[in-house]
Amino acid sequence: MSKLKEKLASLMPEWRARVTRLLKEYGDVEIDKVYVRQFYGGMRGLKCLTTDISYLDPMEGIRFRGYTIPETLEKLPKAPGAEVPYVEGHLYLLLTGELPTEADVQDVISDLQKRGEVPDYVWATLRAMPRDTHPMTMFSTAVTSLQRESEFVKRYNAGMSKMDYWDPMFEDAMNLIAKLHTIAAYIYRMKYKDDTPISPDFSLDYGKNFAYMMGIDHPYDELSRLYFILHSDHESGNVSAHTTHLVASALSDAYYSLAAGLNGLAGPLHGLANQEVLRWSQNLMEQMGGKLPTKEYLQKYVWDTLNSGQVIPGYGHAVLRKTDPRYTAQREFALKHLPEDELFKMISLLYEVVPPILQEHGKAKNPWPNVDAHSGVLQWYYGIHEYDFYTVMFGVGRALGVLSNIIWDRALGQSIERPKSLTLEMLEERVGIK
Ligand code: HAX
Repeated sequence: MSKLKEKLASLMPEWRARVTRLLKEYGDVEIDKVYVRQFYGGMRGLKCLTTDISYLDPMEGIRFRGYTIPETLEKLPKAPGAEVPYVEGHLYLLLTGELPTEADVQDVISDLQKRGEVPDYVWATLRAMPRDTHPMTMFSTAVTSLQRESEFVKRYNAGMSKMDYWDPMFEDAMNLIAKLHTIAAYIYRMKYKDDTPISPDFSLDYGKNFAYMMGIDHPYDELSRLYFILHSDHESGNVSAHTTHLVASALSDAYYSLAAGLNGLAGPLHGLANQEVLRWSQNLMEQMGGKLPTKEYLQKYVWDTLNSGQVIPGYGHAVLRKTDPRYTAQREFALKHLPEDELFKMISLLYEVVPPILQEHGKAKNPWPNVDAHSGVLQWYYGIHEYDFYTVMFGVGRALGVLSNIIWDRALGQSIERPKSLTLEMLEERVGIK
């Protein structure tokens, strides 16, 4: 058994006892009311999910296991001379709630390396798809195709106690995480780099190996680590996390569950927003012949977008009410590595121009940028101009959080999801219209 799995097994009895006590002694305590607006408003703000992996405060932003983004980046172990921590250490933190030692990180690195070989049929599946298929479709299909490897299914069919569900869920999650960066890089190089995939180097850590397989030099390895860590989790109500949790609640395995979550991430109001930001920004750069627009021109462009009934991609959020600290972390990376880049200057100018316009426009509750407003420019700078691909990298990072969540879902015995629906007529009756 890996040390990480041993650690998880040692943590579970206490957590299980806490949940059992809470449900037994306080199961009927009311936490929140449900408002009519939430029935049609995407259940916004409804408190009916639980996770201990991360918590999103509207004003402060995400905390991973209690640590803010600056704290996470500062406290997690780093490779000698590196500026961004190991992705593997972040996974340890998400799963256990504890900061790993250097030895803990090395243990996770070698565990993932051993699980990293991708079966050939996955490549054959990807190659059978038309080459102009969206890379998110390819990514999610590759994950679904791997489902035949599921340990959970094998153990479930053999007869397994509920208490043990988390164990094969852990195996599936780790086996998947170990392969996702390789699959992502393969899709990229097959689709966009004249079909020249680069085999993984299993002596490298996750971020470095991804950069290697993408064929991009340092400091892209640092950016990859940052990108995967920042995108890993955003508590459990967002579409990708909730979908993964929902599908897993039917005891579907990690492959089915993650693929479903990725399909949700592929929506333009969620993870696909990062490609929309680049498409929208590049359109303007093209109009300007590659030059930075004036502030006035940019203001007009933003208003034109709003007046044509479209959203400003990368701005607004369902929970956040301030600049997303994931945006800030990426901005700091840009200020260090690409301060003179024209596109970065334009992203910075948008940060000045968009919030006051959204405030004046008066609809968006949060006029500030989210994570997706900044991720594309960094990828663009290091040569990834195929912005369709950005959400795939988001998916690699998001897998760390959502898979950690479904391991704990099984450990703590979370039930199959089944909220109750009412008809419009019933709602009208309840409020006294009928
Ligand atoms: N531009 C223009 N209008 C916006 C807006 C924006 N960036 N953000 C919100 N609004 C509008 C909404 O469309 C809504 O209009 P209607 O009343 O006509 O429906 C109104 O303002 C109120 O919306 P809200 O309550 O502030 O926001 P929601 O919780 O409904 O939606 C979204 C949150 C993130 C989907 C929204 O802000 C949006 O569409 N943003 C642009 C797309 C984007 O950046 N998505 C990525 C979000 C982060 C993420 O999940 N990454 O994966």
